[in-house]
Amino acid sequence: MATKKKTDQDLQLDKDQLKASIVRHLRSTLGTSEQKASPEAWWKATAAAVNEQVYERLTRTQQTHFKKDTRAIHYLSAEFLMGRLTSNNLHNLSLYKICEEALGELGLELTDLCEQEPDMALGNGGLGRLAACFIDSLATLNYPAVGYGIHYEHGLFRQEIQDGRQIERPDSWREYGNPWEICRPESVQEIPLYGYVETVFGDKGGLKKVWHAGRKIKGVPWDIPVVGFGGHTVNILRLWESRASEFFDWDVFNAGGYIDSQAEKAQAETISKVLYPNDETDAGKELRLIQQYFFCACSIKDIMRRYKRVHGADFRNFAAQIAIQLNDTHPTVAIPELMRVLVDEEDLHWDAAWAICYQVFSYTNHTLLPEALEKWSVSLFEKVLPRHLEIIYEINARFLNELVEPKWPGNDAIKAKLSIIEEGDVRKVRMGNLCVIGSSKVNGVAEIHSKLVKEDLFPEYAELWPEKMCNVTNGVTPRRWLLACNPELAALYNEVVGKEWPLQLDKLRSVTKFADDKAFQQQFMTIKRHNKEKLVKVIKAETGIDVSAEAIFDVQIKRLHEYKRQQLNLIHIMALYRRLLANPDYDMHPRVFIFGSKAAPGYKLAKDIIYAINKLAERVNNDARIQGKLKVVFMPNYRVSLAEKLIPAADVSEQISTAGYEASGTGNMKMALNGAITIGTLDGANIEIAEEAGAENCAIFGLNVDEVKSLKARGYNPYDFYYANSELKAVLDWFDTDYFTPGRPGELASIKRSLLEGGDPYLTLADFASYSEAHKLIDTWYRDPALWAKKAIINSATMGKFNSDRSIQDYVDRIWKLKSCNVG
Ligand code: OX2
Repeated sequence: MATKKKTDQDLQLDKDQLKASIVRHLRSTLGTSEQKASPEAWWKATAAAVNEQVYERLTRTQQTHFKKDTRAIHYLSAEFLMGRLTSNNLHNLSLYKICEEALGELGLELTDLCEQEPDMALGNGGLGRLAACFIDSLATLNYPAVGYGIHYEHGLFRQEIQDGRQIERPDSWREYGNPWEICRPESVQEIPLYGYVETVFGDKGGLKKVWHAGRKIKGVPWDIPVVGFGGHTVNILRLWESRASEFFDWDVFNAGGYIDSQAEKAQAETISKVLYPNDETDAGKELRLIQQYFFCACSIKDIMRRYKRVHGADFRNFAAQIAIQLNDTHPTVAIPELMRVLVDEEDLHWDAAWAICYQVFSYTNHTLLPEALEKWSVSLFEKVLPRHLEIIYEINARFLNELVEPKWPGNDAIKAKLSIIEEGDVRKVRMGNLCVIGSSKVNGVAEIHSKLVKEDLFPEYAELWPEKMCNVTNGVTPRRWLLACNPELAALYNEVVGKEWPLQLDKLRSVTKFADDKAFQQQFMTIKRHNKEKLVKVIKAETGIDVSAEAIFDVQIKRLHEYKRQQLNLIHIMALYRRLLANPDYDMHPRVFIFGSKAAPGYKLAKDIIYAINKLAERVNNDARIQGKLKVVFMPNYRVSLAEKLIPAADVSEQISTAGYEASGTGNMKMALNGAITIGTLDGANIEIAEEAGAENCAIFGLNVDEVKSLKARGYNPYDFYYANSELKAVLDWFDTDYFTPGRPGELASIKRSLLEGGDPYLTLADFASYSEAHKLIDTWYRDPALWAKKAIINSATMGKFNSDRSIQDYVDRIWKLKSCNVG
């Protein structure tokens, strides 16, 4: 008898079924009882019940994709900052309400259970979170897609604050097991490393290269199902874990290529141990290069295996079936790896292999900071990946001879600049150049950034390949960043514009017609107030600090970096404090400045800034003279789940990078979507946010990109600003005293030093006065509740462009050329 195929309708659970399933899993999967179960066990039982739904849909998706054999995108990223999955999966399966009720009948709160889940913090910041939003959107839009990354045992460090200082603790997100991941031993891969290359005679005559690996590493895949909104498509995020393999090559050992077998065994297991906590800087470690190669090689093998299952060794369809996106330069080595596999293992002619590679790969650039454009020493490459270095030399030679020489005959300077190899005392492989040369498309992540990529970073490449460079402005998933994190606002929007907005965020634009409506303003601001009241409790619980929801909540949440200019916020708060001390009646609405930020462990000045914020907070929060008008809160251990509490409660969104340095930003989009008003520079996506919301609804300040460039060209001298502005001078001089660190003068002096003797590379002092004026404007606006509500509403209602579904559709149209594939 033919079994009837289950439809989404058939799969949908009711409350009683879900309740029964949770209890069944509690007993049979978790091995406990309703009486004894811990909240953690309840959470895991709930996840197991939800997984019944997820797996059914996952299998259906995989069968459909296999049957239809459509082109798929493979998103290679060293980082995926997934956060928690429970509430997200429930929402995407339309089970949230049902689950809330089912658990309610069991005497449990769903929100409490969700708190049991550790964040999956397998990323540093914006780049990793973007990858997470993108795979959500890919599944939601029913595109065949696989995310590939590293199964780090320890994600980004947990931040503790002790006496104001950041302390890093290991993050153990899966110490007690994680219900959302599935180990797939049947798809284990073996990856070669080290060794030497031999030239031999091939079967077809001619010479052939054989890489004799010094050792091999086992890659074990863990799959995280990625549930699209609506639950039709469930794609996977496949993360590779490294293990030692039994492989041991005596020939290589005897040839001297195998030095310390014990150390190398330990290294195998170290490869996927930790995420590098350096945001936008190059760790410069052998281990990091190996991490990158490890996950790229495993992923390429996986892609090959699946392709060959259908097409065998006929690679004519490969480029039509496979698209690979390189999320920044971290996965660049996938390019020479695919060349190696096609040429050395599959015996393709170089030109045929290159034609395939070139069509398959595309590269997203996320930053212009020179320290973030990865370079590896040639000697390191030679040791770890000897065959890849040869391939890179070959790619480079052909590129320089066939493209650069004809275009700029005899121009050695241009050749040196465009070469993949940087000459000098230490010769280096430039991964950014390899990415551009080996990809059919290169995109930046916001209009201004893509323009700068084209004009400043890669101008000659843009001249060679004008059609290669493009823009895709970033976006965020409205499911996590509004529907799930701000349920009251989501409910209001459901009422006013209908329930389609989580898929079509543009629908919110019609809300602008209520921006002046008193009743709507009140509803909107009451929701903001509720979110602030919830945050007040979190702040108290996490830091012991009392704040009032009456105050303006002014939020800066992002990694700590000089270019993001937390120090500008800091010195402005100090200036406000001085004004209040000088005049306790200084006219300002009470303000709470809230920070959330991790500093890279080796970034001394960033850690000093965290310390200064905390010391300022101690002093300000306990100073009765200022009558609670100013509070400073540093929330420890900023992460996705904390962002979900901060963002709905923000009144003001601090986006204050030096113009030209923040490629896009995505927190700016999330906060505006939740009704915060941006105080920001004309940088990254702030520009597009101001375009959408209207410049009059944002507090824009500071130098723009051209002004930054010309001030730098003229020769910027921070002392000019220091001596010209007595308030600024007084604030900076405060750093030399012991006012904030009683008995320990000079503890904060490094900040002043960096802003004066250090040359203030990010023009903090140049933007101070205009930043201070913008804050005055914010204060005036806030004191007019109708005006504020109107601006907040307009901000939230006009963020439709920043839906990550729109970003994905742009990638599909401009780069990937995929067809959506209906499942079920
Ligand atoms: C970040 C960028 O700094 C940020 O501006 C952008 O929004 C985000 O990527 C997503 O595109 N590491 N993190 C980034 O770039 C790098 C490199």
